Amino acid sequence: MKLFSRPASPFVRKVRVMARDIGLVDQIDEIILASPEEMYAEMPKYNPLGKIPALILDDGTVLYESKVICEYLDSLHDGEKFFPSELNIRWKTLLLQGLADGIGEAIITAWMNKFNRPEKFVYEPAISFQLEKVKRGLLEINGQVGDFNKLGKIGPLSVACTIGYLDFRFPDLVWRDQNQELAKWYLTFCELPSMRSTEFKS
Ligand SMILES: N[C@@H](CCC(=O)N[C@@H](CS)C(=O)NCC(=O)O)C(=O)O
Repeated sequence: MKLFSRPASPFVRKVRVMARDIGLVDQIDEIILASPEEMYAEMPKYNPLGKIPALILDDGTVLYESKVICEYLDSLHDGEKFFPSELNIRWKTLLLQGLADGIGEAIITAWMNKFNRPEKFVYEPAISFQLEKVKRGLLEINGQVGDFNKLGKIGPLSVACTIGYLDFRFPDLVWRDQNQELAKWYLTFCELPSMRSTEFKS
C-alpha cells in the first residue's frame, strides 16, 4: 500500500499512528509530498478534493478521508478494534472522531486565513469564528475524557492528533487552563511510542 502524506497533517497522523499500533506500518510505503504546491499538483489525481491522506491499495483502489482509511486498516488486523462493532460504543467513538476532525478542519481554516494570505486580505472575525469552534469543541471533549477508556480507540486518537496540530499551528492559544482533564490525558497519550515516533516539529 502507498500512503500520500505530509508530516504536519493531523489526518495523516491518525493513519500513521494506527498503522504502527496495529503492526501494519511495514506494509505501507509513505510518499511524503515535499511542499503544499506538490500536494496541490499531485493529490487531485487521486482524490477529487485534492487532500491528503490518500491510501493506494495494492490493486490500485484509492481510499481517501482519514476516517475511511483508518476503518479500512482496522479490517486488516485481529487485535483490539479501533472501530468497535458494538453500536453503543461505536456511535460514541465515531462522534468523537467527527468532532476532533472538525476541530482539525477549523484549525486549518483559521491558520490559512491568518498566515497563508496577503495581510490586506486577513479578516480577523473569520479567524475568530473558526477558533470559537475549536474552543467549544475542546470544552465538549474535556467533559468526555473520563469515558475515553470505554470507547473504541479511533475517537481518542483523533483527539490527540488534533491537539498536536493545534499546538503546532497556534502555540499561543491557551486551551489547557480551561480543559485540564483533557490536557492531563493528552500528556499521557503522547507517551505512546506510536505518538512519539509521529510527532512533528517544524
Ligand atoms: N476530512 C479529511 C481532511 C483532510 C485534510 O484537510 N487534509 C489537508 C492537510 S492536513 C489537505 O490535504 N489540504 C489540502 C487542500 O485542502 O487542498 C480527512 O479526514 O482526511
